[in-house]
Amino acid sequence: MIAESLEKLFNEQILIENTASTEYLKLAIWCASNGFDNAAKFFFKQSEEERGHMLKLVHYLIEREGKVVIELPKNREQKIEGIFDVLQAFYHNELNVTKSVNALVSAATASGDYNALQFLQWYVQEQHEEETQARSLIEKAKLIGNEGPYKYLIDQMLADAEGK
Ligand code: OFO
Repeated sequence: MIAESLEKLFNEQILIENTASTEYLKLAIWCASNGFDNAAKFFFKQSEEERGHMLKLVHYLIEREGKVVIELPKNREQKIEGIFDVLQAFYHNELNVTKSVNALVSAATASGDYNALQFLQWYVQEQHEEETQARSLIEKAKLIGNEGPYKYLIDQMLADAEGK
């Protein structure tokens, strides 16, 4: 059975992943409404992946006889005025997720819950990959710049990223 203090943090992480899923859905809708079809596809997929991350935590908590609490995603104010804002929002969201995953890992370590620690390694690795991807998309978008056919090129860049 999972400790109450960890159960609370797992539920917070469930909310964070649920919020990320909603945030990426909003980014996907913005992209789809502004002619970035490939970027939209990328963020629709990201949104589904985040839901998967949430469900993975939900199932784990049930297996550990924890109580799952589902709260509505936090509605953060995000001003999206262009594709660069979309990429920044993606990166900042992933940084936040990493912060909470790290806090969860620290708490699992402190309570000597090696089962939870092992389970959480997947999230540590996932955050490494997601942060790296988001940062690299921003760097590439900077190289493309915001003149000429940049919208097409950035959308193409996200088509390549989506295929990965
Ligand atoms: Fe689940 O937040 Fe990144 O991947």
